[in-house]
Amino acid sequence: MHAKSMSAQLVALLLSLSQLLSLPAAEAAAPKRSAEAEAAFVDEVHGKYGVPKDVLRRGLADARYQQSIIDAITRPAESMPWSKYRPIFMNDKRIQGGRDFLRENRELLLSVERDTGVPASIIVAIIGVETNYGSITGKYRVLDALYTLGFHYPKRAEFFRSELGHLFALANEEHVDPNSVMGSYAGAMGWGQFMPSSYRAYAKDGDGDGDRDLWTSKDDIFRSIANYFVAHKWRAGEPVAEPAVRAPGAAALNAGNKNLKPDLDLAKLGERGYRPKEAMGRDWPANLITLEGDTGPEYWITFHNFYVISRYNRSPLYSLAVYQLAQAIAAGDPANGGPVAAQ
Ligand SMILES: [Ca+2]
Repeated sequence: MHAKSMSAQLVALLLSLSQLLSLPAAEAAAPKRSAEAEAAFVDEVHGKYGVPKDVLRRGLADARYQQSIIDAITRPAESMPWSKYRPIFMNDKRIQGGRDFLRENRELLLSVERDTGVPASIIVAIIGVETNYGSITGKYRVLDALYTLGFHYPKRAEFFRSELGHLFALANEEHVDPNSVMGSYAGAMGWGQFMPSSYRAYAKDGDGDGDRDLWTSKDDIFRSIANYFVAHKWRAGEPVAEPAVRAPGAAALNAGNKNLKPDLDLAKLGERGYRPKEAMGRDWPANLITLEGDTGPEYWITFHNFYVISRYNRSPLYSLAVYQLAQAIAAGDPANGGPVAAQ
């Protein structure tokens, strides 16, 4: 979630391949460690979470800088135009994979949907976008990823250093070994790619065995993803996003898609020249995003639940890809009427 995702991992894979061609130079670039910054980190994490200082010092000493992590985060897939981003996920293989996944896990997914109100199709789409249905959960040590970004990527150091603190706290609390746990280049873990802070806050022990296992327990994985949506106030039965029509001469709205909150509503959008392609029967709080489609700008009216998806990953491209994949998965479900579509 957040800074990771399957597409990001594809980019990371390409980068690591290119790195094979220039390995010595790339690896020679490891920057100096700052004893001062590391000591401050140890004090802070010990104070916040009670992790013993010697454990923290050993953990940091074991962390390795990886240039490929810096390279990967500076080229995220979310900077692509929608016309290039969409087909990474909205293709026959990914859609069929989601339908198969739904069929194979139907009973469990439907029980989670019944308990939480989060559609099975949304849970499957998240897993499909994040890790291609659990098949690519990351090839970096989470410790290395969070150390590299927390101490050697000033732009987002504060965030990743905080996540590194959460990783040590998590290791202190449950069966997650920071020396071996693997994840994305941004330190996201498991089928749903939870960052350590999200793992601590939202992961669920769905099968009741006493562990929150986001790698091998489907019960834990599905319930944890659903719980993330519940915690961010998913509203069962409400719309997510609808294609919009722009009236000739209507002024641009929400430049850069900076605001995904539904601060307007359908009536206000209508006054400004944007309406849903298909009438919705009632008003809803809404906003508008504009994407670069295959044949020009694409307008989408987005609702509260779109904002909730964007809490998983702030990108509007990500959020719309998850929604469209969920719809495609649900539409192909032989028992449709069974798992509800995403609205
Ligand atoms: Ca469990």
